[in-house]
Amino acid sequence: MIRVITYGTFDLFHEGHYRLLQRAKQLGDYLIVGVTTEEYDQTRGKLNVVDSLMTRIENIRKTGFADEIIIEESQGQKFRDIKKYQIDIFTVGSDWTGQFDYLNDYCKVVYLDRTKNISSTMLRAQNKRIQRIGIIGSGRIAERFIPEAKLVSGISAQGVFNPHIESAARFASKWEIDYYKSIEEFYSAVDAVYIATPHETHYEYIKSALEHGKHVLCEKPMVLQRAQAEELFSYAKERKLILFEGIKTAYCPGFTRLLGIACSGMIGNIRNVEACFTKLEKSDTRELTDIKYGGSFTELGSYCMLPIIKILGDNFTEVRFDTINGDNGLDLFTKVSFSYPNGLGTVTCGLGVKSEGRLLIAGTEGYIVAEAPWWKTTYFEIHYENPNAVEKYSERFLGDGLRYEIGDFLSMINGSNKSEFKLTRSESVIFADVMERFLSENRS
Ligand code: C2G
Repeated sequence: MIRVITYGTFDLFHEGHYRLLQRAKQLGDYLIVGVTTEEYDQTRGKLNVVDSLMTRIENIRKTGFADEIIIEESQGQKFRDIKKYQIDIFTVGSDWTGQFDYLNDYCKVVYLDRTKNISSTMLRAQNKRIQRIGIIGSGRIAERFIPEAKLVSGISAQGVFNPHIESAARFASKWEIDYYKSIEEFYSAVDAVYIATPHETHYEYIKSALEHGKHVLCEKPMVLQRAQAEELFSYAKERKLILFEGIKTAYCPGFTRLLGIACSGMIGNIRNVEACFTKLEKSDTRELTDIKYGGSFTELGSYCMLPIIKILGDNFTEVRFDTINGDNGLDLFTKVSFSYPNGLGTVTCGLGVKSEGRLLIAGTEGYIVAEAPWWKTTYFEIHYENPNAVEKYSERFLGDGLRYEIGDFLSMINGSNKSEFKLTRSESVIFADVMERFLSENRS
């Protein structure tokens, strides 16, 4: 008798899960299915799980494929289960290929092809709230999206579009998703899009996605002109669609907590916010060769403006740009100074100069400091006049952190406005406004 085991969350049970269990059962004679608990999903960073453990177990039971259903509660349990249940084959979908090879010492490991298409007919029939997300662009940023999206329940990465079809095809085959020859075909297969293309193409893609009735999550900087941001937000609102600027820092739990503390009055009235982010890039990258839209500020400025605008607001009276430009005119290092009636904000960013990445928020009674990588905040401190009175805060930040913004995007689509405060439309409009002023000064 061949004994097979598989594990999963099996939330919002769909045909991908069904087909996986069906083929798992065919691998042997006796199938054990491990279902993750809510607590385990939280520790492994799976977000937005909707169905209760009981519902998820019931859905698996109903398929008739499982001979036994067990609960998966912790990391390391798989190895113990394999011994305990005398397992011959461990199987899981091919989206996990390679990640369970360590179990090969104890049993055979089989990765079954993941189901590429979650069909709309099935979703409608089951009244499911799974958003099929399509990616526009297949470069470095898009690469990071799929493994993170996998950890947000209720999103299924469906396909990719890139006018360079070979690039889309390569990406699609790597991530086992579809690619499309035309954008119309792409739009008809998805419910929402993630835009990860060069900055200057965002506006047209966002507009066309909204015209096709799709929700949009767009990489930062969303657009480079104030009027474009205003137009797109009002168009999205009119069409009752979500348009979301993807500045991942805004959605990560540590940063949200830091802002909450900063705004609570614990350090008095805030008078100065300094945010520095530098990242050395090779001279042949898009960031340092795109003469019109490359450079440090367009690349990193969104992260640094975020805490300044969120804390000090949009009523700055003056904004000044100081740059060190390379031979091709692109800014290798930029400082942006915001003056407020009662405060100052300073952005420092660089692609060609390395500095200490730090976020410092100074108030009338103390200051908050978060060291690099503060844009993925996991730790920060509050200091007061008394040097011994330091308060320390730690917060979870899992993986690349994109999952938090994807999770919030999904919640907004599903009608929960809980996360809207994390990055408001008017804040995104201000970022576009400052980018526009910068480009008109720096590139003329
Ligand atoms: N699956 C699939 N096709 C899809 C979606 C999922 O074949 N379109 C497979 C997954 O590869 C997995 C199973 O269905 O084998 C359950 O998927 P999830 O509920 O997303 O669970 P997962 O997070 O993959 O957990 O310990 C848990 C395991 O590591 C897997």
